[in-house]
Amino acid sequence: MALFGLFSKEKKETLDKGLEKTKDSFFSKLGRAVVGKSTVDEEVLDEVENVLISSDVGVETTVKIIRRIEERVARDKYMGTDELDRILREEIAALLSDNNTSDVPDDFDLPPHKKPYVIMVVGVNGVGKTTTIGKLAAQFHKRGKKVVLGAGDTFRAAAVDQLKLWGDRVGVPVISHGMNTDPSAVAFDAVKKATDMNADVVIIDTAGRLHTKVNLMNELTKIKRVMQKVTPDAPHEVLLVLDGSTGQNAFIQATEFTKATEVTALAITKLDGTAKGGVVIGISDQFKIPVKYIGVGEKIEDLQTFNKMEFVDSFFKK
Ligand SMILES: Nc1nc2c(ncn2[C@@H]2O[C@H](COP(=O)(O)OP(=O)(O)OP(=O)(O)O)[C@@H](O)[C@H]2O)c(=O)[nH]1
Ligand SMILES: [Mg+2]
Repeated sequence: MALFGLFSKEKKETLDKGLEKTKDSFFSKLGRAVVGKSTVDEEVLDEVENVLISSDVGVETTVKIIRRIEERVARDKYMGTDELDRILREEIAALLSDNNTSDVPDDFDLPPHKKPYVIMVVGVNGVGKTTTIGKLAAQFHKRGKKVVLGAGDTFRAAAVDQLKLWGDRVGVPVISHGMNTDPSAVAFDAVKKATDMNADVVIIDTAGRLHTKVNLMNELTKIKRVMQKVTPDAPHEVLLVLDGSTGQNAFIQATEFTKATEVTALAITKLDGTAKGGVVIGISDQFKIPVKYIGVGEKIEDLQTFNKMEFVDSFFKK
């Protein structure tokens, strides 16, 4: 369809632009790594390894990529450094497609037969949860879906207002009980309201910071339990938001959260304005949980569904 063809062109341009800093940094390091060298040898591979690690791809994924290239060099005997970009691109693409988590829809589609589809958004403070919820609401709303938001971050003064602002902007209702109220009661009411309204999707915001990490995890468990009183299989999606600009910290948070609570999808935000976009490659290689969304800017349309091959394409497009 022409309409979606157009959208996907815009999507590519936004992605290309959002990854600019990452790409500039990566390719200038890579260029320095091979300067004066015509063959991909041990020494060049050591340099490439450093480039990948310093680009936040993560040690585990870097080792896998280097191993793949070594195998190729052993097979092909000679490999010129002018082929390095292409080889890296092919091996990273192959590596990511090996991790079979690709059940991410191309567009902001909602799965059928789950109505309202309940999304609970979790993550530490400041990573972009509320913003991501606003952007998601806008995308669903734009596609004619009925959306309800739940202001479940009752811990921080401005959190409820921030979500309400998004609700107004997008034109969707926000269920809120104000600050310092019980977040699970908010979640219950939001899911109830969505059910009564015959809404398509309800998105629940949660606090990123409580007095302790244990408190936070207990609270998330309680919110889930309480919303299950309305919809037994809720939440259908627990979306963990990670701040891509924190690089290795995003890995650590993903590890900690997935250990402590059930997470079904990941969103990696703030990829614009950082050189650490390589983190997406590492996270989508190392976690069995799919990266579903990426944030590449502050505007409403700067949240995208994540497509591994599109990402690799954009990453290697100069
Ligand atoms: N550049 C850029 N900024 C982003 C993106 N996503 C979120 N932000 C910004 O990150 C900041 C924090 O976002 P919030 O949505 O408030 O984060 P939060 O996780 O809800 O934070 P708490 O409610 O404090 O836990 C805001 O200034 C957002 O505009 C992104 O993809 N790109
Ligand atoms: Mg918030």
